[in-house]
Amino acid sequence: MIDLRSDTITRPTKQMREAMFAAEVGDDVYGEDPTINKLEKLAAEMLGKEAALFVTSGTQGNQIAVLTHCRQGDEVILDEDSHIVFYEGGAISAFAGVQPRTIKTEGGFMDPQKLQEAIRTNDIHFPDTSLICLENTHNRAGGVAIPPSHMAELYDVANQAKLPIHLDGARLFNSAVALGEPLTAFTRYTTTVQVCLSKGLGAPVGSILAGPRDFVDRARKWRKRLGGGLRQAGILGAAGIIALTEMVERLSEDHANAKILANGLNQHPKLSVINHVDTNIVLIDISKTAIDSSTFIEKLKQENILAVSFGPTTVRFTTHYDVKRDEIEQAIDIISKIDF
Ligand code: TLP
Repeated sequence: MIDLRSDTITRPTKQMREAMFAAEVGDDVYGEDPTINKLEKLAAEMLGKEAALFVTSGTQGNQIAVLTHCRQGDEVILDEDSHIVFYEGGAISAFAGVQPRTIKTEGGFMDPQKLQEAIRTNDIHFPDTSLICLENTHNRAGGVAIPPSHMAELYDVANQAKLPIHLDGARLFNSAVALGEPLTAFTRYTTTVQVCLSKGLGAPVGSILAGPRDFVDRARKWRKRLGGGLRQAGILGAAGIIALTEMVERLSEDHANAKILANGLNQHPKLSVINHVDTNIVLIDISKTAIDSSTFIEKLKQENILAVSFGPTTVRFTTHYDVKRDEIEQAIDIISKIDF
C-alpha cells in the first residue's frame, strides 16, 4: 500500500524506538518524569515561549488552549475551515462552552479587516470575544504556509483589542522549513501555540502546547481534568525529543515529493491540482471524472493507493516519511493509467 492519507500514519523510527526503550521515566503528574521535563524545556526554547506542556494529541492541545483562554459563553474567532471547527467534533462548544464566530478566509489567509469587524464591542447583548485561533500550515487550504508577515498583521489587530492568539501549528514545522524561517518568526505573533510531534515529525503520540508560564500552569490543570495527566509519559516523550531534534529538516523531502506528485497528477486529463503546493499536501479536483470522491478513493484503493476525501469532488494526498520518492513515482504511474 502507498498510504498517502495523512502524515499522521508515520511510524516511529528505529532511533525513536531505541530512545523509548532506554527512556528515563518518573511520574509526570508529580512533575517527576525527567524525559518529559527535558522535552517540555526543549520545546519551549524552540518555540520561544516561557513554558510548554506535553499533551496527548493536537486536538487535546487545541481544546486545552481554548479551555484555558476562555470562559463559558465567550466567543472565539476562527476560520470556518479550520481544523478546530471542521474536525474536532464541536469540542470547543461541548467542553469549553464557547461560541465559534467563523470567518471565511482566502486560502487560509484571514483578512485583518474581517478579523477586526468580527471582534465584539462591549454591549450587554453580545458574547465577549476572548480568543482568536489561527492555523499554520492551513490543512484544508492545502497545507498552505502562512508567512510571518501575514501573522504580524493579525497580531496587530489582536493586540489593539487586547486579545490573545492561539495558533494551531499542527504542521508549523512544515511552514518553517518551506519558508526557511525559524519557528520563532511565527510564534512571536501568537500568545500560545500547539505543535504536533506525531505528524510529519514521526513521533507515535503527542503534541506540545506552549505559551506564557502562568498559562501553561493553568493548562496543566485542564489537562489533568480531561484525564490527560499521564504517568511514565517519558516513554512517549523520548520519541518526541527525537522528533524535534532529528526530524524537522527532512520535511523538505516530503515537500519535494508533494511537488513531484502534484506535477504527475496534473498530467492526467481528468485531474487538476487546486492548491499551491507549499508543503506536503496535494489537493485535486476530480469533477471532470464521472465519479464522486468516495468512489474515486475506492478505485485508488484497489490499486493499492490510499488518499482521503476533502469534499464531494476534492481528494487529499499527503506525503510523509513513510512514503519514499520511488513510491511517489509508482503512484503517479498507476494513477496515470486509470481511466476514471
Ligand atoms: N489532522 C488530521 C485529521 O484530523 C484531519 C489530518 O489527517 O490532517 N490541527 C490540524 C491542522 C490538523 O491537521 C490536525 C490533524 C489536528 C490539529 C489534530 O491533531 P491530532 O490528530 O493529533 O488530534
